[in-house]
Amino acid sequence: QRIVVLAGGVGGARFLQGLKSAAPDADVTVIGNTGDDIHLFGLKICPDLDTVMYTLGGGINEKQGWGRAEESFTVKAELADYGVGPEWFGLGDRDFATHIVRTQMLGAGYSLSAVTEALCARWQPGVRLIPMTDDRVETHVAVSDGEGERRAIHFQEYWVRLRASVDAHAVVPVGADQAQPAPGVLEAIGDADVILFPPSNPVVSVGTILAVPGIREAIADAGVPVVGLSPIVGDAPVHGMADKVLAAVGVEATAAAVARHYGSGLLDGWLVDTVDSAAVPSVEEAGIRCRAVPLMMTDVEATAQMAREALTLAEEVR
Ligand code: GDP
Ligand code: FO1
Ligand code: CA
Repeated sequence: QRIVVLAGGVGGARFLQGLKSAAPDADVTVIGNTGDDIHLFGLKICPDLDTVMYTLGGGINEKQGWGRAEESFTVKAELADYGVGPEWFGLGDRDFATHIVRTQMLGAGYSLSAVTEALCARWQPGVRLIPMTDDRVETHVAVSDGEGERRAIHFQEYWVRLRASVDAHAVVPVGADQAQPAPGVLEAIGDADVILFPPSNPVVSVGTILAVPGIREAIADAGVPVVGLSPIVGDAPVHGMADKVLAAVGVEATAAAVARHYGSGLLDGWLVDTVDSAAVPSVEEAGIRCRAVPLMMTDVEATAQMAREALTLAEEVR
């Protein structure tokens, strides 16, 4: 079975762990979000690709969900002693090595998808991980500064430095409209037996991937079941501040509103958590088959069960 998954960082990566356990023989292609990417210290950092790679490759800081296990921060401290920041982004020594290899290969002319493949040769994530595009896309967030003036800041500054503590007026995947899907992306979608949206952020993870021209259309036209799992449980994100970026695109932070936001043109099936079972009829009225099942990724077995439910729903809508 060929499964395509559009993944962000922590939510996507944890779901993929469960999917691999539930369907060990499946051929899984992951289309990764690169809108969170940022250049710091002359290095190219791809947080969501790395989160998927480290999680599936056994190198992740499990508790935190991103970054390396057994990490140290000597380089960051030395940079700070030179007065070189930003101090708000926690890059560890082990993680730095990944960014150095990536930046060196990009400088030598390799594409991001080729570099990602090379990094994965070490980590053996057990899936094919492809960035959504080899072109530069950066999500920016429009906020009001102290004087009431609007300005755009990088998504990482909004998320990590500001902790989404101010309202977002708009979320813009800068460069997406000019970007092309990376080699293999449209082919994987066209060859898929099922397409899954894990419980990733609908705006800055899945939404950014869908903003690359051709990807949304390829999914809608694939003619195979497309099933998503809600990242919103009990009218709030399970982790993080997804409600802030949903508000920026005019979507309520509810499992049903996120399903309607994707729409029946894209989604055939949607899983909500059992606490949101009252939302099932309204999702079905929107033309999307819906089931309420436990959606908390507390451990790999619970997550594997979520993946099984998603694959079962896919068979029901096929
Ligand atoms: P990020 O790039 O690290 O922010 O990760 P993703 O975009 O892949 O996923 C983030 C989303 O995962 C958040 O909106 C969370 O609400 C959601 N999430 C995290 N843990 C769980 C969980 O156990 N269950 C569900 N249903 N969603 C979760
Ligand atoms: N998230 C944080 O909240 N604080 C950090 O200092 C931080 C550093 C970091 C370094 C490398 C990396 O791959 C991810 C990192 N993240 C950090 C997570 C990540 O930037 C964001 O949580 C996601 O991009 C949000 O979707
Ligand atoms: Ca992310």
